[in-house]
This record gives sequence, structure tokens and C-alpha cells, in this order.
Amino acid sequence: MIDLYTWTTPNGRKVSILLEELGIEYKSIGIDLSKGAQHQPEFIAVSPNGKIPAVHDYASGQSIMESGAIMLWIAEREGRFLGAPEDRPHVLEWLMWQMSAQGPALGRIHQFAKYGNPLGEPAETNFRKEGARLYQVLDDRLQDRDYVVGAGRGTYTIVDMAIWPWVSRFEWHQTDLSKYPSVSRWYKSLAKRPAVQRGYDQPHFVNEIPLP
Ligand SMILES: N[C@@H](CCC(=O)N[C@@H](CS)C(=O)NCC(=O)O)C(=O)O
Repeated sequence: MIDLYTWTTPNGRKVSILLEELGIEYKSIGIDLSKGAQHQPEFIAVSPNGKIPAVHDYASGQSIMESGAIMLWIAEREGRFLGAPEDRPHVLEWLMWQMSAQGPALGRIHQFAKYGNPLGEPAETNFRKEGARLYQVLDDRLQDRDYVVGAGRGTYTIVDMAIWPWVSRFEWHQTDLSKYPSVSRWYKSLAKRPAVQRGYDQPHFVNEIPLP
């Protein structure tokens, strides 16, 4: 049994999608970011950085924060969604790409494009350019594959589960997915997975998965 501390955001949904795909028993605990629940001492005890997602695992008695670390840890323990052994370097490289580049870059665009907190020029233009560049990197990678990592057309791994929830915010970062046909194909295909749909609705339903 796992407690998942989460909210209706891309980083939280990465982990709920993995738990749903694995069919592991878990309980979603909503940390309402708009009410400052992430700063409460009881949450900081689980997630010292004060951000969701975090999990507490009853089997080992351990708590862990940081979505990428949580995904690797759980997938390794279950021995699933990591691809073949030879895919390991690429699971790591694309997971780190998501954590260090795609997520933070798109999150910065949300600040001015969705929340209306102006960053001014040239910062806004530069952030938009970087977002577009990262979409193109992903589109190139997916051109002749169904999943980001793995031989041939690829294998469904935690990498897809980590990247997908950020793409699902394409309207927030004002990205026209038709400019990235391979990303669009991959995104729509994953959106049909029942586990992705259930994971998207954690810790509660907000909206249907947006489709381009
Ligand atoms: N690198 C962290 C980022 C986590 C993160 O930024 N979480 C956001 C929600 S998506 C959050 O908790 N924000 C609350 C705050 O910044 O106060 C991860 O991937 O887990």
C-alpha cells in the first residue's frame, strides 16, 4: 500500500499514471496547492522540498519526493515499464530530459501564458522559443516510433508517462500540436489508455483529457 500525496498537476499525474498502470494499491491524498497545504509541517515531513508529488510506502516504511525519483524507484521495485536492460541509458537520459528541461521550461511559460504573471521581454520570447525547441526535439524522436525509448517502434516506459502529462497542458502553454504531428499521434494514443485516464483524474476529476 502506498500513500500518494498529489494534486491535479502534471508532476502529480506522472506518478498516479504509473501506479494505475502497475495496478498497485494506493491512496491519493490531495495537497491543495491553492490553499498552501504544501507548506504544512505534516506534508513537509513527507516531502522536505514542499512540492508534490511524494509517496509514503508502507512496505518499506520510506517516504520519497521528486516525481522522477519516485517513478524510477517504484518501476525498479516492480520490474516493469523500464524497457529492456539495454534501454536503461535511454530511459535515464529521457527521464532526465523531462525533469530538467521539458517540465521546467513549459512550467515557466504557464506563469505568463496561463497565470498572467508577466515576465517581460526578452524573457517571454526566449521561454517560448525554448518550449518550441523542446517540442521539436520530442517530435523528431517520435517520428518513426510509438514510444520514446526502446528498439524498433519503442516500448511503453516511465519516460512516456513522465512526458505525457506536460504535453496534456498544451493549451496552457499555447502550443499548436498540429505543428508536431508525431507528438500529437503519440499523445492521442496514450490518452486512450484506461490507466492514463484514471491517473489523470487524481486526486480528483477536473476535466476530460484535452485533445487537439
Ligand atoms: N522536480 C519536482 C517538481 C515538483 C513541483 O514543482 N510540483 C509543483 C506542482 S506540479 C508544486 O508542488 N508546486 C507547489 C509550490 O511550488 O508551492 C518533481 O518533479 O517532483
